[in-house]
Formats: sequence, structure tokens, C-alpha cells
Amino acid sequence: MTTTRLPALRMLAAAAAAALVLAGCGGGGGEGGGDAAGAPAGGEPLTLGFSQVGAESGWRTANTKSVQDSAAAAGIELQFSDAQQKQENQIKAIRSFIQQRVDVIAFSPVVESGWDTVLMEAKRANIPVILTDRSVDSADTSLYATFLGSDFIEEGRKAGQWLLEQTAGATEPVNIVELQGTTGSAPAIDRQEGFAEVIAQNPNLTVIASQTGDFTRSGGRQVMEAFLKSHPDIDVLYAHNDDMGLGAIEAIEAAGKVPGQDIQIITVDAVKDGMQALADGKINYIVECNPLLGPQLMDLVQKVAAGEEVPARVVTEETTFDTEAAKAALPSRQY
Ligand code: GZL
Repeated sequence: MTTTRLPALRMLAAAAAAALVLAGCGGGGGEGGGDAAGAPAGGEPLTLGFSQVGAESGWRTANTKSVQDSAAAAGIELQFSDAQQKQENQIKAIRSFIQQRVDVIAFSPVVESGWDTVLMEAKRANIPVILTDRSVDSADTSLYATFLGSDFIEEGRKAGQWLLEQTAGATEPVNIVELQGTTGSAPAIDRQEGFAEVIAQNPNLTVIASQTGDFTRSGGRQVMEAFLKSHPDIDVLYAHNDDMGLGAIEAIEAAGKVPGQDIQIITVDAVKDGMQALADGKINYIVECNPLLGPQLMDLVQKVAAGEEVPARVVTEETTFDTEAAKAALPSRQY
């Protein structure tokens, strides 16, 4: 687990920006939206403790950059911790943030379960918690102020809907293999649920194998190699993120098959490498999952720190891409 402070220079710049705003000299703006008033009444910048899942995918890298850039733009001092995809590291980081008496804690829970105890400790310490990207399965929703992130079930439905339309009228069985995200994580559970709900409308669509690739390229490649060995008749791959889909493409090509043609591929995220494979015809459809949560997160941080009401749920805007849409979007793609 690594916990990094913003380099002293950036912190000084952030404090200076906050001081300027406090002195009424600073303007609004900055990536965080609104004014850059990241400072509580005392003039000290707000401190945000952020525990990130890890650095497992292109999506995660873009999400981390968005959080870090937005904190700096909003004049918020960021204590950033990379949990390397381990829940125990996130729990340690949250306890450290509590000891440091940060103003707000935010995190993307690597899995849905096992958070009630540490969230109760934050509540007892009177430190508000914001869930970003992924949610938790705690029955007690008073343990966090709000959840900012995508509707993963809807993302799964969008992937299933595209396949349903592509195979309308098919009389032959359509054999699907599925690369699941991290076991126990909200996106893996929900993307599988949404996809299965929609493809159930066509009995010819069957998931013949489903296994976790842990959201990584290497995981996607290894599991796809095994799928190809045990299933010579795969028609479609549904991967819960681009990175696993890109790893699977390596395995498909190594097996002498043509990705996007012999095996149709649907993924989720729409990061640049995935969009390039889509433009090249190796992936057939991508459901976007927007990682640029930083500006909305900093706005929520300032509001909860000021004791303002915030919505219990903030859903991020996102779309879908086919090959033509990917070609059009690539030149201006931010991540
Ligand atoms: C989704 C996010 C997932 C991405 C993966 O919001 O939690 O984790 O889809 C990432 O690429 O690893």
C-alpha cells in the first residue's frame, strides 16, 4: 500500500489558491467546478483521505488522475493511498485517515462486503465518508454520505441489448464466454446480472463459461486461453472491462482466430486502448464507464465538509460505442 502526499510545491500552490479565494482575490473555476474554495472557515485547505482500489486497468489510471488533478484544482489537500486491490490495505488506509483527522474520507471499495466496522469507526470520529466508483452492501446507509458512480447493472443491460439485437432471429445456439471483473466487486456482480437479465430474452444465447480475470489484461489472456482450449465453438466474448478484453484478443490471435469476426467481443469502459481496438474491428461494441469522477467528487467533498445536504446517489453520465463512433471519438478522447 502506498500513501502519497501531494508534492510540497503543489500543496503550497493549493494552499495559496485557497488563501487567494479566502481573501476574495481568487476567481472560481478549476477542474473541480464552482469556486476553488477548498478551504474551511479557518483558512486551512480541506484534507481529503482517498483510498484507491489499485492500478489494475486503464480505467483506474484515468480515475486516479481525475481525482488528483481535481483535488489540486479545488485547493483540497489529498492524502492518496493505493491499496493494490487488497481490502485489508483499504481498511488500514481509512483507519490512518481517521487518526490523521482528515476532513472527509472517500474510497472506491474493492469488494462490496466487509466495510461496516471501519465505516462505523469513521462515523464515531465524525468524519463523513463518500463512496466513489463502487458501492458497498452495508444495510446501514447512514455509514456514508453519498455514492458517486455508474449504474453497473445498466451497463450490463446495454451490453446484452446490443447482442440481442445482433442475434435477432438466430436459430442456431450462440455460445458466449464471460470474463468477470474482480470477484465480489460491485461492477462484476452487477455487470453479470444486467447482461444475463437481457440475454434471457433469447434462449439461443447461452453463457457456456464464466470466470474472473480480475479486471487485468494478464487475467483476461490467461482465462481466455483456458476457454479456447475447452470450448472450440465460442461465438461471443463478454468482458467486464476493456483490459480483460484486450488480453483475450492476444489469446484469440495466438489460437489462430480473428477477434471481432470469428469471436464477437463486447467490453465495458471505453478507455483509449479499448477504443482503438474497436476502431480496428477487433472489438465490436463497448459500453462506456466514465472514470472522470474527480470534479463531481471534489464538489461533494466541499459540500459534505460544509455540512450541506447531498443526494444519496449521484449517477455518472455515460454512453456506448460501435466502430464508427469509436473512430469519431478517438481524436479527442481524454483517457
Ligand atoms: C468500474 C470500475 C472498474 C472498471 C475496471 O467503475 O470499478 O474497475 O470497469 C476497473 O476497468 O478495474
